[in-house]
Amino acid sequence: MTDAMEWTGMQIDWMHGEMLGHAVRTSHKLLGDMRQRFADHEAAERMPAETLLYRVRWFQPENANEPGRLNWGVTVLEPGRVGDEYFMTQGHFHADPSRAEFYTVASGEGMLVLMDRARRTWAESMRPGTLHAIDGSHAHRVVNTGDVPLIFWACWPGDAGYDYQSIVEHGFGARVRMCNGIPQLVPEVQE
Ligand code: S6P
Ligand code: ZN
Repeated sequence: MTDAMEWTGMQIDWMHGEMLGHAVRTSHKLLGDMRQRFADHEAAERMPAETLLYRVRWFQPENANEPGRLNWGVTVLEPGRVGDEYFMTQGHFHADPSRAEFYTVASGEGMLVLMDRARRTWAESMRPGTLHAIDGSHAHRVVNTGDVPLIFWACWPGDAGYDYQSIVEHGFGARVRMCNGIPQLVPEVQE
């Protein structure tokens, strides 16, 4: 190997959702962090707070919020349900609606739930090899409808920013629930 070909400091393992390198960051989301996001609060309270929902590893370059920079990450979303609702990510809008994102699936199966600012909500099926081009103005949440971890990779602009608060306050317009043993996107009842 010549000097020009030396390892740049990061390495990924697609199928295990692993990223190695000194610049890689990690976060974990436990059920106790987001019980209120699930429809069945009582079912959520009965489950241990330390139940792991998902783990994210990502690489964020220096000066990530300068226009033109890209982040790269992976999420490992565990299988399971809270009542009839499958384990899911929090979901968010990008603070800057001009900033799009790609997701692609390495293993597992699930649904990508998308919502516009008018609360119209729809879903795309996720399975190994599917590529999802997420419009910067659409909220996005991933749901694991399978029996094994759902591992998906993501690339998004470093200056996209996050709007989690809209989801905390209003949720998505539909939830993915098990109905007669099958995952279904079920519209929320309007109050
Ligand atoms: C970031 C990208 C993903 C999510 C991750 C966890 O733009 O969409 O890396 O951060 O899948 O989801 P959430 O909704 O908890 O950030
Ligand atoms: Zn995003």
